[in-house]
Amino acid sequence: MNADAISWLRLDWPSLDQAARSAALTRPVQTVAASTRESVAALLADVRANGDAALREITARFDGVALSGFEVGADEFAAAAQAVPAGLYAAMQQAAQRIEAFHRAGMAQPYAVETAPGVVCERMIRPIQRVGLYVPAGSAPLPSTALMLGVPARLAGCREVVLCTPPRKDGSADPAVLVAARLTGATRVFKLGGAQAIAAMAFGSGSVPRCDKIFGPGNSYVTEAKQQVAQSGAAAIDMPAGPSEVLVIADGGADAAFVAADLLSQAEHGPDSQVLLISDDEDLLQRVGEEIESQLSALPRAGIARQALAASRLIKVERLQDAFAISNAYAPEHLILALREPRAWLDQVEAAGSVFLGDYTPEALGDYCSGTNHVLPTSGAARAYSGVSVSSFQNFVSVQSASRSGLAAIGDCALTLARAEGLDAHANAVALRMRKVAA
Ligand code: HSO
Ligand code: ZN
Repeated sequence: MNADAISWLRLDWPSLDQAARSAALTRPVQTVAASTRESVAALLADVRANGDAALREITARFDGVALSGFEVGADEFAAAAQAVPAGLYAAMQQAAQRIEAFHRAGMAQPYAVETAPGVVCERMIRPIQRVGLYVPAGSAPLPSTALMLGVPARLAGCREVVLCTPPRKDGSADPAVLVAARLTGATRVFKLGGAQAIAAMAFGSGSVPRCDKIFGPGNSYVTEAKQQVAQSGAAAIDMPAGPSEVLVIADGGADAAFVAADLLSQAEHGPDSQVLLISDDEDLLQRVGEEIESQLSALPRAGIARQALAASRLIKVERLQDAFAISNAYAPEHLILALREPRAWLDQVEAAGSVFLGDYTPEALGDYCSGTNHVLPTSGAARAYSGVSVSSFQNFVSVQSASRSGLAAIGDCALTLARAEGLDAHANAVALRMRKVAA
């Protein structure tokens, strides 16, 4: 092994005690530094009080560019359409179509049930009126994220879809992000990044309209800003987001080069990404380790990937069954089953953002164009949260209607419960009507 060989942890699961096991599954960044929390709070307060003026000052300070206005206009959209190569445009179009096909099929339907004779309960679906999408462009602009958020927003029928993405040093936005935004029909696009973009969408800023719900991934400042605006009640958010993760469960028949490539594809996202490999086959773990070393040297983002790999683990288990117990406890954002009979194991999966079956389904397909969403719960949130879908952009409103006979049929039930709770006004609201119906 060479001098900068990866210092990652090889773990033999059966020989670990409880404490060592839970340490092995601890994410690298679990807590937000107090300094991050405070600087985000100050920034939010500034944008809330001073609107666009604050945004101009903060953008000059953090993005190093003096913008008088933030909204992308017709000229910049036209230039972006020219700048994006035809092949990339076609790929984005195809991806958008598959994302639409998958998300459309999963759309919830309104329904009605007669719960008693003369009592009908319904659920209707309404789009969230104004939504804000954040598309990061930190170390790499992510037009695919614009598709993943914009397509379901359009399917939901949101009236206004605001998209924010950081400006580049020359004051323009990434052309591919703009083209992706246009493809999805986003209504207004602003060149704003970081916590200030979240603030603008949560509070409104003069030029940026206030949004009801804010979506999308971002760095620790963006994530903290989303959490703070959600806590204060200014705007709802899609989910608590954190660094990317993948967990691969592989058997002895897996292709070590494929597995290594999948692990590296998540590791290159950021130094705080985490990748885990679990196998019942010692030889496979060994070969994947070697493959990673050899593939890594050819990657432009090797530095980032190497940092991520330092917090990553190769875990040897006795039986594949044990790998699923570990995975369910960890609740990974992405779970790859590099197994001979992947579908037969699917029942074992209890918590994961998105699952990839077999040797020919790399996570990268889901990241871009299989049709599933890539905005997924991280940091173990998959235990209780789901990835973005059309429902994320909708409100579900219940409706009920009782006829006179319906009221008569269930009135006593309500009266009994109201009296048990000591709420006489509730009881009266029912009793008054029951008397009238009886008369
Ligand atoms: N794997 C990322 C999504 C993404 N990958 C965007 C490439 N572009 C989510 O964890
Ligand atoms: Zn990715």
